[in-house]
Amino acid sequence: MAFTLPELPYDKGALAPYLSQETLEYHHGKHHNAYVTNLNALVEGSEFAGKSLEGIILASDGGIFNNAAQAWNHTFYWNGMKPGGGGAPTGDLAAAIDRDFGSFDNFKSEFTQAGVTQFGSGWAWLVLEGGKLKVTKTGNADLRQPVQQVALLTVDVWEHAYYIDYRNLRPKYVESFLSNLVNWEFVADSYEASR
Ligand code: MN3
Repeated sequence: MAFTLPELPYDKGALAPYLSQETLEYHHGKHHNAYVTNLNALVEGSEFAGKSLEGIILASDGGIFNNAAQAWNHTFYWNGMKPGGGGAPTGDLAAAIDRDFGSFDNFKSEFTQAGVTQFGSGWAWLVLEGGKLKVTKTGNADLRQPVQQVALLTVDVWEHAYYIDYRNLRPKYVESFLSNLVNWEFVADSYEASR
């Protein structure tokens, strides 16, 4: 069965002014949609036809991997944001961030640093590895590299994610993502499910 573009979990204008409706129209409606469309075309008639998205990511390389991973990464990115998001996590997740980063502020600077220093296109991540929270970054389509890492949060730092709203100011975009957009309930649910 062909993959379909998942609906956004909010209206396209709901993340404004931090991410504009125009950004979501292009990023979800054009970029994310193209990964799904390309993946369907590449998988049709191949050994990957009928496989799950996760199954394809783990077993493929080249164009099929790139499009499958980007389809997965974008859905995960959308789910990690919400209107009125940002602020700070609570409960067990907040305690784990304090334990593994020293403080929430330290986590924020480490995550921002990862997003800002990813050269070219890619992603910054909060992951859980061996019971410990870590910040990491990946290039292009790559996701949590070793499969032992469970993704909890990601920010897309490809230029198409922020150029309409922030032009070349990637640090401002990542700061805005953390301060105004992160859906910490989603992150906490992923954390609880993977402990
Ligand atoms: Mn993108």
